[in-house]
Amino acid sequence: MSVVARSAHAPAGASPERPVAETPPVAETLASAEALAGHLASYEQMWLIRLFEEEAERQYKAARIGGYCHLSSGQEACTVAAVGAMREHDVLITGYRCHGFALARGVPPGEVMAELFGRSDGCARGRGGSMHLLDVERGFLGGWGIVGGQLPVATGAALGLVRRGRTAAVLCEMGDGAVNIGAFHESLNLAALWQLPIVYLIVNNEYGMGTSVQRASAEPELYRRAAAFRMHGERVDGDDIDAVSEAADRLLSRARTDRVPAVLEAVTYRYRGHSVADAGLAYRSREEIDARRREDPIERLGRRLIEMGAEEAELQQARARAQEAVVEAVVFAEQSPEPALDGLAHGVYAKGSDVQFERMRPGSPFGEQELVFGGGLGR
Ligand SMILES: Cc1ncc(C[n+]2csc(CCOP(=O)(O)OP(=O)(O)O)c2C)c(N)n1
Repeated sequence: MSVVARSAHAPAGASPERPVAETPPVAETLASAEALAGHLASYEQMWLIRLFEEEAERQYKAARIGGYCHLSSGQEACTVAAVGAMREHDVLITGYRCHGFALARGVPPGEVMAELFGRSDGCARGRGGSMHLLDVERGFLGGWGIVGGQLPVATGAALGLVRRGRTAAVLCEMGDGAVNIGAFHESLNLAALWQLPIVYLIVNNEYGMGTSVQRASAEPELYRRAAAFRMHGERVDGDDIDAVSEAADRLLSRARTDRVPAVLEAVTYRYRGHSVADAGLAYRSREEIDARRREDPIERLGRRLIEMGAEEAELQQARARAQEAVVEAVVFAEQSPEPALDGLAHGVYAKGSDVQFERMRPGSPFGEQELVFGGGLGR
């Protein structure tokens, strides 16, 4: 089933030439049909993310998902629109709230769910889990659990694109909490100095764990940080799919072709707590959450679609397809085997596996015995 149909917020191929004079009615009709189809695909993707994460929460509470699980409900518009502006050879790197980004980038929902389950058909072969989804073939270099940890890697990936002579850009997503990490400043400085093809997307959902942006950042208009590096920065309504799409497309295009790095701040809101384990009410009121829910970006896009001429039934069908994909994803994850024990060290260390596997034995998790008693590791 093709639930992850590319959104037409994804400009495929080169930018089409737009007529400057009068638009002939036929072209106008075609353009609006294309816009409608694109928005419908985005609507379906947003539902896929919302429903996928609601299911992930159920599975987490049923103890079928271990570790942490951070949901992005409420943030779907900026995820879908920003990823939709990427081209095939662009590279995506994100923080740990990454389920939606993986799905929007086209990682099959079954592989994302299998990863949450820690199964061998997961997109990171069951080794990453919720925070460390990965799909190198689709240009998704991962969710990163250390706040800001993705920034130097993303900046290096942008340098790699330049060195290889590629016409492609990096989209590096982070939360508002990451802008106060040292690596943010180091990375933006180098990106500006070396004119790297990268767009730093700050998903400002107003809170880093339980701390509001106002309490954490001396300059709460986070896009302004770019000015310190003489870099372009701008802020958009992250719940407006068209606003994010336009800005991300423009900034990624400039990064790709002219090597102009930029910061894009998308202001949005997360409905749920920081993770599934957080009720999310200790640092904000129920009234605040309810007010933001009334501005829901999926419903907002639904209303827009009706204005554009979509039928209510088309919206319902899109949601139903997303729901079906989530059900199939769970079945896929359930049927996927646990990773084999003897492959545990595979992909973890660069060389050799026997000695390294020794390190992981119970009672010697970091190789203490080998190191103390002259085993192979210290040499
Ligand atoms: C370097 C580092 N410090 C602290 C943490 C613990 N921590 C996990 S999430 C988080 C908040 C990050 O908030 P933000 O960047 O705004 O992302 P959001 O949760 O909003 O997506 C913190 C402090 C961490 N993972 N890494």
